[in-house]
Amino acid sequence: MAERVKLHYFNGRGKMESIRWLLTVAGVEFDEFHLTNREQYLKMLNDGDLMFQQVPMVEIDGMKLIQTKAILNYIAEKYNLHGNDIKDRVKINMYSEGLMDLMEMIMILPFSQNLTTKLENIQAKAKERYLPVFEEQLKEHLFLVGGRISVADVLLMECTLMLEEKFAGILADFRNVKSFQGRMSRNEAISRFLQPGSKRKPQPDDVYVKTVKEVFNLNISFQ
Ligand code: GSN
Repeated sequence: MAERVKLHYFNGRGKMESIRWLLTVAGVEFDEFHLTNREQYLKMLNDGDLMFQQVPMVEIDGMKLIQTKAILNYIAEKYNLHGNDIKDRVKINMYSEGLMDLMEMIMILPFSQNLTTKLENIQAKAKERYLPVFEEQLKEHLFLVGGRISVADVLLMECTLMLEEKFAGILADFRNVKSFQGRMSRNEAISRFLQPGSKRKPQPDDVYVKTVKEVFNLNISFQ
């Protein structure tokens, strides 16, 4: 029997959360190994497990994979969540990259200063740059690309929930995106993932931020 997939990251969302989402939709069970102190990180470095000294790291199919996008692409390819051909795939990647850019802005907030300005900027970008693209594409399509679910849909679902946590009602002007979110939440695996007690992580709290800073010996914050 194949080894279970192992995720190495903090006990929080960060860059691993999209991987958790995608594995869930792919129907893949996984175990988590949480970094809670610097010694664990130094051990991983010492063992040669982290090619660029960074997490997320995912053990899958006898490999130790790093780089979030590479990991997402591997899972998407393996579980048929990457469209029907290379033209689908490049579109899926375009949507996915945009969504990851937007989610990254939200992800670094707990490590940032000038929160009010940052939040205003993210909200404006979401409303003016990103959401209109998805609203238009979903006008006549159930899924973003190729008529069936792909990694881009999974990232869009994750992103819409993140946006609503920060900006309640932000989808009011994006009815197609809101309907999409409703459809996705009725997907069996997603509906379980959205229930309390699942492997979905909560919004970052002080413990998460403190742990990340300790593990990486960080004393910085993003301006
Ligand atoms: O997407 C990726 O996996 C990489 N391009 C970046 C991964 C990364 O930045 N990992 C951080 C922790 S997760 N938060 O952003 C990391 O391991 N930082 C330690 C370091 O020394 O860079």
